Amino acid sequence: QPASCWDDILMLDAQLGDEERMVTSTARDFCQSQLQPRILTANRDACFDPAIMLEFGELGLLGATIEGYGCAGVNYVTYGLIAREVERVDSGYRSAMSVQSSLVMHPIHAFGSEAQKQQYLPKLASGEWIGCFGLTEPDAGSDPAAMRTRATKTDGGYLLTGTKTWITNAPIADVAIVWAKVSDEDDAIRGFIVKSDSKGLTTPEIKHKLSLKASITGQLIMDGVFVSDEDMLPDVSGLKGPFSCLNRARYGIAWGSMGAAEFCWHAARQYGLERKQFNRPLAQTQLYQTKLANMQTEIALGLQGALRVGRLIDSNQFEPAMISLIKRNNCAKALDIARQARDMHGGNGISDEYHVMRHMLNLETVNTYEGTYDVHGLILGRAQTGLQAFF
Ligand code: TGC
Ligand code: FAD
Repeated sequence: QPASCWDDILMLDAQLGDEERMVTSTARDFCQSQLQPRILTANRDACFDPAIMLEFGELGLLGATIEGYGCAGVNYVTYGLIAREVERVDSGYRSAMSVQSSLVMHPIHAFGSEAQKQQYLPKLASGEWIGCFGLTEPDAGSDPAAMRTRATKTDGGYLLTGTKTWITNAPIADVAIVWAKVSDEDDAIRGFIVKSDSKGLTTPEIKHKLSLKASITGQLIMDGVFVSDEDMLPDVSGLKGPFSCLNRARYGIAWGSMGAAEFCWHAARQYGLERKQFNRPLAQTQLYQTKLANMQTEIALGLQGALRVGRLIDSNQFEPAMISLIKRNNCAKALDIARQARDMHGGNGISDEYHVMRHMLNLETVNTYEGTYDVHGLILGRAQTGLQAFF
């Protein structure tokens, strides 16, 4: 018989509080009963069903760390555990949840006026409104300081002009948080809440993706889009605005990527137990077991790292470099595990019905967005040497 703790060898579950365990269980039940049955078709059709946002909202999974405004007010460990459960099904679904929570609701909550919080947060929390986050541009990806999108002061507000690309949920979003350089403030970067029906805004979809197909991705093309003074985020200026949102989202990705990796590990184990070659289960060969051991090791350590950083965020002791460490490591390890699991499924591994190749393809994106593997390496390198190596 397998050891009873094979899938939680460092006893992560025992390190959780009652509420953390309860929310995890609710999220897992929802994801397995409501999302898992939909993912095959959604991925085949490259389709994101916006009703999923309402379902997330009903369970309190959107903006879950925010107190008030219709949000659940849980801690960051719980937020991470939710991301793990959602991404166990699909990275695209976790993207939808984390963009809304960390990249749209967090900046409104952290940097918005009370009127903005009252106006936007409850509808975003319920999933009635969908949000997106526009930082990346065609010529400014890893280096957002090079952005060209500009906000020019006009009567009662600003006119925004520029293009944001690779924006999760842009074509279906009701509101976009757009980061732009303000001409009248020495090109300081400011955040703006842009409504989707604004004149001059178009949001074309980026089609034919081979990764994250169950998530909708697009552009925000702005040609003199008027945003009123009331819709500028008043309490932050500079890149620390978008970066402090990214801290939260990257932290969630560190947990989420481990959820996808766990799915692939468990699938490979089960496949190896059932599939016989050379008159024995594949799982009874040394090579297969070594691969399973490597997966178990990286996942157990990756989850412990994510839990540790979650506890540090919850006690307000975190540094951004810690988040780079776990985002970078866990995404790369998850991608490697998914590739191994694909291989361990043999020819069946390329069938979408086994799900591992979908996870593998998704994790290519997850390893790239919110700062690539190498960019997080450079952030860690700078943090330990004090030397800037980006340029
Ligand atoms: P740098 O000089 O390092 O910093 C500029 C200002 O920002 C502050 N800062 C931070 N603040 C809070 N948290 C952090 N993690 C911070 N990192 C930096 C910094 O203190 C400074 O503040 P101040 O007051 O002195 O002005 O800026 P840099 O231009 O040298 O940045 C370099 C680098 C590489 C670290 C940065 O540009 C970077 O992280 N690049 C990666 C870009 C990225 O992650 N883009 C993500 C786009 S959003 C996305 O992918 C969403 S996917 C959604 C989904 O579907 O899940
Ligand atoms: P580049 O910056 O051009 O990098 C290309 C390669 O060069 C990478 O390997 C990188 O590591 C490397 N590189 C870059 N700089 C250096 C350096 N100094 N030294 C060594 N190597 C370097 N953005 C948003 O704002 N909002 C979103 O919602 C969003 N959603 C996304 C959804 C998807 C599906 C995808 C694919 C992307 C999304 N992004 C989003 C954009 C994402 O954050 C960027 O793709 C990412 O930051 C990398 O930027 P880039 O694609 O321009 O690559």
